[in-house]
Amino acid sequence: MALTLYDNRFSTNAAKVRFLLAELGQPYEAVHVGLGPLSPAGYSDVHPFGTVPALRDGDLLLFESNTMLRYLAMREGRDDLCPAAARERAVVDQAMDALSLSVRPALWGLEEVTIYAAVPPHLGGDDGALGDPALVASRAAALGAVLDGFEAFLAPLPPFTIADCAIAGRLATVPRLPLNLTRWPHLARRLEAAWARPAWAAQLAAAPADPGDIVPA
Ligand SMILES: N[C@@H](CCC(=O)N[C@@H](CS)C(=O)NCC(=O)O)C(=O)O
Repeated sequence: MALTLYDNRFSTNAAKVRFLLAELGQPYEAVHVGLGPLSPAGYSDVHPFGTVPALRDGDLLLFESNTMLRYLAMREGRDDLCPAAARERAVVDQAMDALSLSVRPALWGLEEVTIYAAVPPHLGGDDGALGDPALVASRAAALGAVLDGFEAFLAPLPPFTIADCAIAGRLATVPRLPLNLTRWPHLARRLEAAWARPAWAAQLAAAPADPGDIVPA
């Protein structure tokens, strides 16, 4: 059955799903959706929060990127990517949960005062903070403290799973941020390995064209 991904090339949450779709060699239709106030009229009929991504598989609609990763891997019977055994699965889920619940807020805190600082507040940015070095330093320190802890979540992970799709996708902005990854060896190794995979380049190429959106997230 055909899959549809409601997608935006600036969306790091969509990149997580594109990465896995490319790993699986799974064909799908990509539908570009503007972010936030740029989303098209009627998109709330697809996604109850109006955010990106959403995934349609026949009459099944999914709204959370981590759920999409689990679903797509399980749909293809890929226990190597989404382990069936409870203990192995727990470490994968734990890393994905920590990424969304702890890393993402701290990461956004730094993104919004650096790479997205020129985006106006009504579109999700914080242009008032542009160029405030003390704020950037404190947000970088806050993210650094979270990443110090995140290392322990990464240590027990298998070589490549859906957790890596999530981590590589959501942290795709890291090379543009004032962070030195050498402080987090597990994270640096995983990101380097994930971003070197052919499926990572394939997902970048598969991102839908952007007819003028300016809001990354
Ligand atoms: N928990 C959701 C978060 C989705 C999300 O926040 N998406 C961003 C793009 S990465 C978005 O649509 N932002 C626009 C908005 O919040 O209106 C997921 O993981 O799928």
